[in-house]
Amino acid sequence: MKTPVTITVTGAAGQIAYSLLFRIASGSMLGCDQPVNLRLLEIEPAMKALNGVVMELQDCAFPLVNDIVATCDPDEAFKDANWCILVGSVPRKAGMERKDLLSINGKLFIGQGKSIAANAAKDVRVFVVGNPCNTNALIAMKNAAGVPNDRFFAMTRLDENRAKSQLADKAGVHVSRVTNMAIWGNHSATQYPDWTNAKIDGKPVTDLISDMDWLKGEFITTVQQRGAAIIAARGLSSAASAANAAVDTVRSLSFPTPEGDWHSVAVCSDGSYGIEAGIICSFPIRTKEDGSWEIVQGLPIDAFSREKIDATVNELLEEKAAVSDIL
Ligand code: NAX
Repeated sequence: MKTPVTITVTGAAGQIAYSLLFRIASGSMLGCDQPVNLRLLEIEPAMKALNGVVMELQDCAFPLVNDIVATCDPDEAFKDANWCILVGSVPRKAGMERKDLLSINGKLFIGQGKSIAANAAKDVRVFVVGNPCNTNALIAMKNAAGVPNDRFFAMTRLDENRAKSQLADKAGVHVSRVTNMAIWGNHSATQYPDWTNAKIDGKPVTDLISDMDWLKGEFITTVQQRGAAIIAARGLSSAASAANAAVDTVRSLSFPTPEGDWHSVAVCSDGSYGIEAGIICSFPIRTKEDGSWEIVQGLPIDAFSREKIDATVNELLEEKAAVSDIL
């Protein structure tokens, strides 16, 4: 029997967690032979609902769940955590400026960063889902003294999965035939889903999709606006697909990436592709045999891609400037 991995999930009574926790507990994320300790963090008013979630987890009798702690104390929740999946975040309300949202969530991620540094396991990895996820991850990273920068991630895998699905649909092929889909930049409406380096059956997407206007226009805006389209259709934001993307991300960071492919996740930029070092930016990433990761180097960036990447990176720089007082 393997040693259990301790996984902290914040926002554990929320709608993403309601899908995510059951996928983690079933073994979808770290494998069917990997026991887990679940540490569930919520704010005090949501503790009653969280206890209901715990009851449901118990009622699944998952063989891989070693133990469960539900708490509103971050220090207890992050104790010995190997993975911190930060889903909890204050949603944007009507009339709230982006700057207000950044500053409200900024305070939350300062506290969680400090608590992770003080309590988590030495090998902790921190993966932010709660929006604005790139900048929230930057704030947590800057406040988690002693935790190396390469342990911080923010989620753009949902965007990657959405992009693959759109390309597959347009080309009339199964989604599994689409690979090498990089999302660059911010998890926001400025993100760039890079079809120029994506492949279908190992070949350029333009071999199967000749509609360049669609690739340069509707494809990109559909992926960028997909979250809003889900809200318009469902009356609620994406939850099951977001949880699925979180599972995909942690799995992709935990196991070596298949030869020749990559996956998208926002990491601390090292200056690759001329993107300012130190911001949390989505890149094409490969996970190595030893469990470390690297930014895929040497991809051709044409003038079209450069403009799109610069636009989303500029937004990240603006977000960084808006929270500079707490970094
Ligand atoms: P919900 O509002 O259903 O759940 C959020 C939960 O977080 C609530 O239960 C709330 O009580 C809790 N919470 C708030 N502050 C907390 C704190 N300080 N500590 C612990 N828990 C806290 O939102 P949900 O639909 O689950 O979405 C969660 C976050 O994911 C949102 O910020 C959302 O914007 C973001 N998303 C990010 C995506 C991505 O691709 N990166 C896609 C999906 C989603 O939009």
